[in-house]
Amino acid sequence: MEKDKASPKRNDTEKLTKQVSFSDEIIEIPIPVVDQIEQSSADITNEWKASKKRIEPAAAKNAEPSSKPGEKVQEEKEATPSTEEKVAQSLDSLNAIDIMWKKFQNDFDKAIGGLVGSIGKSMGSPQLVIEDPESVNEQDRLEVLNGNPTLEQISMGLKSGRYKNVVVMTGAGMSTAAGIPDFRSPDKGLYTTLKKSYPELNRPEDIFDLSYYKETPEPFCKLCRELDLCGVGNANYKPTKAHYLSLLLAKKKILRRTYTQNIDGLDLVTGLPQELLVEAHGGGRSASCVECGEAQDVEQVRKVINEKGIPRCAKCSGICKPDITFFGEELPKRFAELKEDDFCECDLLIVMGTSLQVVPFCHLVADVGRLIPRLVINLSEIRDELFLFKHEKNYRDVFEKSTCDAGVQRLVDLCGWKSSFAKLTKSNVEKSPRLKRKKKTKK
Ligand code: CNA
Repeated sequence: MEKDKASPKRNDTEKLTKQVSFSDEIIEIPIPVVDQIEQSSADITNEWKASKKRIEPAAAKNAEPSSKPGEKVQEEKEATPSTEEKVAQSLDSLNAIDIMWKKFQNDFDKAIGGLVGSIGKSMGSPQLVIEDPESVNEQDRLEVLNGNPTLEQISMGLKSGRYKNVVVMTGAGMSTAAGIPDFRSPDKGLYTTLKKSYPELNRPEDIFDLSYYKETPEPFCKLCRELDLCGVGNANYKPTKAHYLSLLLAKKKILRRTYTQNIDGLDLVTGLPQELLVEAHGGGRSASCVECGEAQDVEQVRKVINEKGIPRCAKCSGICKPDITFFGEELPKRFAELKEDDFCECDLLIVMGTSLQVVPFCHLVADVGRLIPRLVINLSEIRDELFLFKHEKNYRDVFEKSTCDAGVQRLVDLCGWKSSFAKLTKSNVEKSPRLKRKKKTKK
């Protein structure tokens, strides 16, 4: 498949929400315009560097490396670009400047709009560039999923080896079948139940709010205990069938990366190699002091929490917590470091069990190329503006309205991977390090 040249398109809105982390809606947190502008200029500098890099290797490519020292002068002469090449390079540079300037204007507009957005929070304004399928050439559109965006078409691509860089994005709906509640499901979601079980919270989100935690750590510590969020693995819950899709794709060497918003540690319990996972909202495998930042012994923190205590820093006595990203905290560096390349290279995007309400995570779906198919498996419908499901010219988005487990099973069956998948899920049951450790201590 020809790579989409016009994209991936960077989603400028992401910058507006950089500081939003384990959170609900971005617009709940007002971000000063000045931050936006600073961020924009930093991005422009990066974009400038990147475009320079894009131009430089192209010029360097023309210079064949010489094996003989005497040929150095000759080689340099050959490497000197011709007039046409110089003109082409200048045009490239002008193009890059033009793109950057437009990007700056866009960012600036959005920075201003960000404030308006925060005021108009209840309107839930999406701040996304709405995709227009007609801006993609019809022939190109047809080639994406043969003009028939269905699970069958995606499975045919998987089966035939067409996709080699699959990116998976997941959310709390992945783990509800394991017994861990999500946030927004109407009856069982934490946003509903937290009100009852933690009456001391002013609002459910407080439980993941850093400043609230510093004052009142007990509710989070209790939740941490109940869901076993601190420490390696998860002793109380097992991965669901859907969690194993990433492992299956990894075994087939076509998983580029899985990006999860989840903090329950279940992805790695499947045996998925750590380097293939990005925990976008952090996780409980490490812990640190919220005051001085000192890394802590996570098992010690877990022990204290399980004994109903409040973990304290060995160095400064400040309060500690697992490295789950709270409101008011930056997302893990790994997220920023990997997402650019991963979403550029992605040739199939699979999104599962998420309402895609949390920014910047949800905007990643717009970071894959325009000719890249996107499959969403979710129980409830997802924000229309993120996908083309309801567009008459939808050529690339497939919505499988089902549980993650059922959707994954259907996909795997269509691919003809039923037995290898079954083996994987069976043989990996109880692979959790914590489960093993628990067994050992019982003996
Ligand atoms: P969310 O906003 O609660 O959305 C969950 C989505 O999953 C909803 O659209 C549901 O309809 C859907 N859903 C629920 N059960 C299933 C199922 N069995 N199969 C398919 N779909 C289902 O949660 P998001 O993940 O979108 O929001 C991101 C937040 C939630 C992140 O910050 C997470 O860290 C946070 N969270 C994580 C966990 C966890 O780690 N397991 C639990 C609760 C919340």
